[in-house]
Amino acid sequence: MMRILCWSEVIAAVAAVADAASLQDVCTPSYVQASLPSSDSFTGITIDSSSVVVNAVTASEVTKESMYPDAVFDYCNVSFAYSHDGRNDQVLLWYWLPTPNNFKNRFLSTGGGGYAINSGNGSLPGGIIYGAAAGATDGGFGSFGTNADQVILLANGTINRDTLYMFGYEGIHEMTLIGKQLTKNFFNMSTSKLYAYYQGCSEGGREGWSQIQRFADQWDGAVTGAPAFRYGQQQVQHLYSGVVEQTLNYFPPPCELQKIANETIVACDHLDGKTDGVVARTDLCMLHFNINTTIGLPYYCPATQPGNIFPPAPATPVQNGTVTAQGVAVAQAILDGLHDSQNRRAYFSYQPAATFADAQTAYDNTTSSWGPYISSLGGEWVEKFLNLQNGTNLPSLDNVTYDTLTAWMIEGWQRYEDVLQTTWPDLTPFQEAGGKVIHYHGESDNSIPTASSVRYWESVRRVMYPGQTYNESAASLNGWYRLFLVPGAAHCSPNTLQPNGPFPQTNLAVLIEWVEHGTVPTTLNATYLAGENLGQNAQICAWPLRPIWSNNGTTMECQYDQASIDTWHYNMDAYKLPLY
Ligand SMILES: *[C@@H]1O[C@H](CO)[C@@H](O)[C@H](O)[C@H]1NC(C)=O
Ligand SMILES: *[C@@H]1O[C@H](CO)[C@@H](O)[C@H](O)[C@H]1NC(C)=O
Ligand SMILES: *[C@@H]1O[C@H](CO)[C@@H](O)[C@H](O)[C@H]1NC(C)=O
Ligand SMILES: *[C@@H]1O[C@H](CO)[C@@H](O)[C@H](O)[C@H]1NC(C)=O
Ligand SMILES: *[C@@H]1O[C@H](CO)[C@@H](O)[C@H](O)[C@H]1NC(C)=O
Ligand SMILES: *[C@@H]1O[C@H](CO)[C@@H](O)[C@H](O)[C@H]1NC(C)=O
Ligand SMILES: *[C@@H]1O[C@H](CO)[C@@H](O)[C@H](O)[C@H]1NC(C)=O
Ligand SMILES: *[C@@H]1O[C@H](CO)[C@@H](O)[C@H](O)[C@H]1NC(C)=O
Ligand SMILES: *[C@@H]1O[C@H](CO)[C@@H](O)[C@H](O)[C@H]1NC(C)=O
Ligand SMILES: *[C@@H]1O[C@H](CO)[C@@H](O)[C@H](O)[C@H]1NC(C)=O
Ligand SMILES: *[C@@H]1O[C@H](CO)[C@@H](O)[C@H](O)[C@H]1NC(C)=O
Ligand SMILES: *[C@@H]1O[C@H](CO)[C@@H](O)[C@H](O)[C@H]1NC(C)=O
Ligand SMILES: [Ca+2]
Repeated sequence: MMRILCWSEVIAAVAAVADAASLQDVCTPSYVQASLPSSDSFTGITIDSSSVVVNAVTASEVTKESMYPDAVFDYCNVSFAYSHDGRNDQVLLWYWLPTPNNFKNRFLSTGGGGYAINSGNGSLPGGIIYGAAAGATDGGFGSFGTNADQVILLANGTINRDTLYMFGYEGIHEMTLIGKQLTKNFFNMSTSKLYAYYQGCSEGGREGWSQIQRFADQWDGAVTGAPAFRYGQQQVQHLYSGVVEQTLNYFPPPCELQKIANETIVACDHLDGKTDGVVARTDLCMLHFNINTTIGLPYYCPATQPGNIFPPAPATPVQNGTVTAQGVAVAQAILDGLHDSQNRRAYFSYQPAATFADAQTAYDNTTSSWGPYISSLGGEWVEKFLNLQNGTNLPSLDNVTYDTLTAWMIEGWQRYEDVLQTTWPDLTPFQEAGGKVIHYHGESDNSIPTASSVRYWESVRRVMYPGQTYNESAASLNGWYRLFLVPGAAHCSPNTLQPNGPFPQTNLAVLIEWVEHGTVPTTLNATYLAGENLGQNAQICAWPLRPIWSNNGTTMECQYDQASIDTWHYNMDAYKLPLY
């Protein structure tokens, strides 16, 4: 039976029909110019409306991505520039806006990786797919392809503080403020709520935290993967493996360390109750596996060319040998993490079963021997950000000791504490504004120690819930900020060495369900993106619970295991100050 509509409903229905504009109707320079935030919206920022460039893109396709599912979509491709009053600069913004009939009142901020503040067109689809307008910034570095490290120095000895702070947190903040207002105007949202989200991994994970820690109600929720935070320590950590080799005066052929990592996977696989080539419990591996047992095992690797891989690696000849006691000593020292000369801990390391990516050595044809190779990930940081020299790496590690590394960690921490360190542990304003966080980290990450994420979650727990027991405070924190360690996963990606591990490809969908419908992700939805169970679903346990399988690997339980939890907690006694 038909109900008779009252007048206000008729008007609303007519308005809704009138609002159903096509992409071509609204994806024009004049419409976008009219949708820009008004000139008095943000003090200190002037948008250049003449810089607007717009085009409609149809049938754009994404496949085989780790951070979002396959999709085909249309969008309005918008870019324009703004400047900071009094600074005489230019910052480029890039937004993708969904077609009006696919828009779901959402905005997504995106970030970068390494020293990049954006991911090119790589992260924006993750918003469009879920009906969100999505934004990226160039940070004012010159172009969307220019990274912060390329422009961080004005001259040797002179840092560019505008670049530093734009990279640290200002750039993503301004892109978000402007993007949210543009989105509201573009879609004629007068009163309805615009849900704002973030998604990023690695440096993108740090960029997410840089905002959560400062801007309480900017986002309703954020997905932060393997964040590159505790920056002063994290960047120097990349040099630790090389200094171990120098200190022990043994430069292992890369194949030897690869063999040790492979054997660790083989030995620790079953400890999680499921023999699938995935080490889902690196904590049990740490407790029960002795890498000395790999001494004497034969290894072989074919020659390789210097490839376009990350991190960069030199060419290697054929390697054929057996694992040595010296090789194992290097691996063990790397796993133990940095201690100063008084044996006080300054940092932790990658989990067992991760590869030894920072421990790359270089083959010297003239002497037919292996020698030092300096990780540019760590070397560039010290050269550019600590020494303020315009180089891409340290020229040598001569005289660099464990104490030097510790001193560099302290120097970077102190100098950049307010901009790059990004471990402020009191998130009360964000929590009180109703914000939610999904934080994840590959348990076999070889670039940012998995323990780094655990340490931050534990710091927030301790700082925010001081009067509660461990279980009470963990439950309190899990009410709005949950951490998931992804079995077998590498740095912000699945792991070719543990292909049967799952990856959380639908994080933004899960976050949206949590924010908009109150569905708490008790476990994190994930998918097998390779291997024997390709395409099937998996669930990932929330910290501090750990996965354990029974019934020959068919039933997963998320268990509380004190001995395992304890392996993730470190006493950083090289420092007098708390290291969050
Ligand atoms: C917003 O409203 C204007 C004026 O009614 C209309 O021309 C435009 O198509 C609307 N935009 C969208 C995205 O519906
Ligand atoms: C989107 O806009 C940017 C900036 O104007 C441009 O470089 C890019 O080619 C456009 N993308 C497509 C798919 O048209
Ligand atoms: C991103 O840019 C690359 C290089 O221009 C292009 O091949 C790819 O199709 C683009 N992806 C999307 C989703 O636009
Ligand atoms: C630093 O070196 C790079 C590459 O050699 C060069 O492009 C850049 O202009 C230099 N910057 C300064 C401030 O000297
Ligand atoms: C390690 O395992 C991978 C994957 O199974 C294999 O490709 C590689 O050759 C192994 N490396 C060594 C040194 O055995
Ligand atoms: C491994 O071997 C070294 C050298 O023999 C020894 O010092 C060390 O204690 C051994 N580690 C374990 C866990 O057995
Ligand atoms: C040195 O060894 C590498 C790796 O085997 C090889 O690619 C390169 O051509 C060699 N260079 C010389 C000068 O022999
Ligand atoms: C590795 O070296 C051993 C001993 O010299 C030899 O028996 C074996 O065939 C070599 N393996 C390969 C793959 O070259
Ligand atoms: C700046 O420092 C780099 C690295 O030490 C050096 O190569 C370059 O020559 C220096 N530039 C000037 C202008 O001194
Ligand atoms: C390392 O220390 C030695 C001895 O003090 C000194 O001669 C040498 O110049 C130093 N090397 C570097 C690169 O500082
Ligand atoms: C969970 O992942 C499965 C694939 O493993 C996917 O089909 C489903 O849509 C995801 N759930 C959410 C909420 O995104
Ligand atoms: C246990 O699972 C493995 C791998 O799925 C299978 O090969 C094996 O037959 C199973 N064993 C039993 C006793 O069911
Ligand atoms: Ca396993």
